[in-house]
Amino acid sequence: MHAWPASDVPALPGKGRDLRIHDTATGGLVTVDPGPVARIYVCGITPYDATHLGHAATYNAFDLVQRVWLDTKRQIEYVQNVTDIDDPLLERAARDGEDWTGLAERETALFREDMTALRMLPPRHYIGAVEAIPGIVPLVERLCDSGAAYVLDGDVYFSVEADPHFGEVSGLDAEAMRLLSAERGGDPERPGKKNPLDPMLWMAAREGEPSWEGGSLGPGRPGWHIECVAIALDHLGMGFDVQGGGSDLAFPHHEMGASHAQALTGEHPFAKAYVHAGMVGLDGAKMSKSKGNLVFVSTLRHEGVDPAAIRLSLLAHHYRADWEWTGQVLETAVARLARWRAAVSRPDGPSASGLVEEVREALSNDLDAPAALAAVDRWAALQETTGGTDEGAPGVVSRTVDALLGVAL
Ligand code: 5CA
Ligand code: ZN
Repeated sequence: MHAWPASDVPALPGKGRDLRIHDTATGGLVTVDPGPVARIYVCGITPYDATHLGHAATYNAFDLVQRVWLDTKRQIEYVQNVTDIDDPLLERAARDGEDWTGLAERETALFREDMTALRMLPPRHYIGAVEAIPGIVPLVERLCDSGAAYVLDGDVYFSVEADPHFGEVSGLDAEAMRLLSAERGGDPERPGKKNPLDPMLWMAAREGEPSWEGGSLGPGRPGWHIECVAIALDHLGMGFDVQGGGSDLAFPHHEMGASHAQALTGEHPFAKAYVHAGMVGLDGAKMSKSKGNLVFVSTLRHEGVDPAAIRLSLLAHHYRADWEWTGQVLETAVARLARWRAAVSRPDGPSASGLVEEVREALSNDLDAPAALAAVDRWAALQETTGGTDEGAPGVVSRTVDALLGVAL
């Protein structure tokens, strides 16, 4: 699949700082010290509805990770998937009497437009589940051969007992796992499973549903977790730097993915850091396609909201916090954008030499975007009140905000 166009990232004077970020598996801050090439996998959308502010907030977090790395002069190998075959997609297509492929293509195209408008850096490899199937089948066959998987009425399940590290990503107890598994695509109640938590690797073809050739597995379609594992192993290999997604992916998705990969390779860990963004809510509940309480990026854009203001709305919240979208959040961002634009539109201003370091320091400290915004606010306030005579300053501020926060002033 093709991704979306990249916006330029200006080079800043000096060199950025190494990223310290919260890792769900260890429960603390880790210094991610990638080699010259940083490797990151970010779970992509299931394209049955448009990009909402929750998605945008999560992708914003991982965009910041990359901007910090770029500032340390590293190259980035960035992979993202599109879950373009899964139950929710088929259910939505059936509900609307639409072809599921058309729905997936349309919503993926809209997602690309939204990401472009928000100036999110594109992945180098943007891979759909359907196109990954030929790589998924041999992995599932290998898991069957090694005894890490078993067949139940034609469906293939992964045995969580096959991974000695199972449970280490989310750190949850068995009861919490069972509840979340039922809530998030698992089938803990299905009789005949070795462990209620065991996730499906390959679903045998169902009447009236699309299916693909599965070699010795028979025709069917892939489970959700193995999709991301196959794509990540293919393009990044084991031990990549960051696996990212919203906090609702910690269990079961990232837990199961780590287990699949461990069982396949005998190596540990799958990712060096598992990084999770908080949930954005609306009217007291998590924004979700299934609940339908959504504010779409594309709706705001079509109403004439500047994408830079949408991005500033996201940046005003720490990525790990759960927060609520409100009209006030957007109003504050619109006002901030106007203040910043006015402040950089003069030929000179207060010195900005400390600002670059302040923004670097804030972001390298677990992506503290609100602290970065506060630093720029202080410079803009100084510009408004006393002004300054440093001729290059507005340009430096503008390039810093562009390079590190993805906002074009
Ligand atoms: N296709 C899978 C990942 S492989 C998936 O979870 N797709 S999704 O469309 O449901 O979500 C895409 C990303 O947005 C995930 O990282 C998810 O955790 C995140 N996300 C979904 N809802 C919210 C929300 N309300 N707030 C923040 N992030 C969210
Ligand atoms: Zn995923």
